[in-house]
Amino acid sequence: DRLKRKSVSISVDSTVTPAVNHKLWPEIEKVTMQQLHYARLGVGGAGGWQLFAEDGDMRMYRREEEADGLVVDPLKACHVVKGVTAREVCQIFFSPEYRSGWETTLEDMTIAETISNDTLVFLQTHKRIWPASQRDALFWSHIRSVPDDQDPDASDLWIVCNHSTEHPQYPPNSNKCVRVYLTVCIVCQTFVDPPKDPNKISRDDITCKITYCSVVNPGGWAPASVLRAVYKREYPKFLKRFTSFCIEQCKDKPILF
Ligand code: 6CM
Repeated sequence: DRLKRKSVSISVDSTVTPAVNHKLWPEIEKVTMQQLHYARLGVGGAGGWQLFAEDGDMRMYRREEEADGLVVDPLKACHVVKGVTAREVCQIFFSPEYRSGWETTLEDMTIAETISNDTLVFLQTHKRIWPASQRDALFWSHIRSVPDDQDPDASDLWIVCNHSTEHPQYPPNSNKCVRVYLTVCIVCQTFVDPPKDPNKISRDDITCKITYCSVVNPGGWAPASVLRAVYKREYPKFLKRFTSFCIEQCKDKPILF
């Protein structure tokens, strides 16, 4: 049984993922670790984060920023969800089979490349926002568990990082869509309260703390006021829908730590 458990943890251990042999690996490693660090920084102090949405335990912050006249407002959100683990939430965010169940802005999704079981390249087309052109996104997506160096006793810290990339088969602007450029991460940690023998833990004892960060460059003209209004409406909708989807998916399944 010990050996079996070991092999399960090896299959999700970044140091041995077959993705290390891919040409994108240095970038995947660097961006994922940067995003983890960035997600764990607070939203107080001189960061300039403004709270723009609040609902129960969910808080969403943004900073108004522009690049070449385009809105690129960074977004950071925190949420606390009961009854699910960090691994379950990250797995649902990463896995293509769940995406259409929670991603409300999605029109179509293709797996452009399977780098390994923890690293995929996605091509997605998103619903058009009037009066702008339709958008698509081509990005690698990587899931991993990471040791928590801020609290080595608390394990079970997971991240999914999505970052725009290029692919010769899917050049930008070839399908009437304008390509957006994104860096997104979701970082999750499980807490068990009260601390218990692992075999006796029920879903009522677990809480998942979620941090979601996103920066999207719209890639071409989109009116700033419309984009900001869409973000203000769509991001809270996404996080609420995504987290209730996770609870619904997991509730009758064995807990996956
Ligand atoms: O992070 C989110 N989703 C991930 C998986 O799909 C991934 C994708 C990010 C794409 C973000 C680009 C959105 C730009 C398209 C415009 C949206 C149009 C809305 C029109 C509705 C009528 O990281 C969640 C992303 C949530 C975005 C609100």
